Amino acid sequence: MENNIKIVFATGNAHKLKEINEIAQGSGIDFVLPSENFNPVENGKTFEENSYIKAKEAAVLSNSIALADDSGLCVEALNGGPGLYSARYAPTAQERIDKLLKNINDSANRKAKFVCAMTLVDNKGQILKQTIGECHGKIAKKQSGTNGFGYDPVFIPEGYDITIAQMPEALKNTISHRSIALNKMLKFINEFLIDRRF
Ligand code: ITT
Repeated sequence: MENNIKIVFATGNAHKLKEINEIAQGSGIDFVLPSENFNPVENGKTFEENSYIKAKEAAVLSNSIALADDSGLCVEALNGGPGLYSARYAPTAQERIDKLLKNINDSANRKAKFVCAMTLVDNKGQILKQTIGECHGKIAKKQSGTNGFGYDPVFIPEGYDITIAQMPEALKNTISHRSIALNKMLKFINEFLIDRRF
């Protein structure tokens, strides 16, 4: 909305931005993409480090506060993989799903979790807050559904018998790793930053 505070969301992934804005609806904040020359080198060793690298680059480019999300799917039978490398596991989204199902094969242990680390930085790239969200579940035997993005067609969250890609996106946004991390972040932004009228 017009009077909403605008915060740069440091991503090149349009699905993430859409989810973030849906989760943040009613918070008084609109998240907007960074400038076109945003091209961070994600060489951190943790989700937290990579989210910091992205947030800092966007903040310095735009000379404004910025938020970033680094996320991934950690599968127990794959020793926590693809984890940090979820986006780079194979060239396309479909090939990444195919590779995951092939590698997990008929393993009895299908436990997995989505993890999302968020970092909010000021215009100089100093960390204001980091949050984390996890969504636990299991890997389906085959892919189903077309909603969401990434590994959603093969991830069945705890308490459900359908994949995230079979759920309405509004439901995903109440249980996802991203919504847990973002809701903690919105609480921080409201309590500290809006009070200080940054
Ligand atoms: P940015 O770095 O530009 O934000 P990205 O897609 O490269 O976009 P990440 O490096 O954080 O993002 O990688 C996250 C990958 O993990 C993402 O591409 C998906 O493959 C997977 N992933 C993360 N969140 C997901 C979700 O909610 N549903 C399905 N897959 C997800």
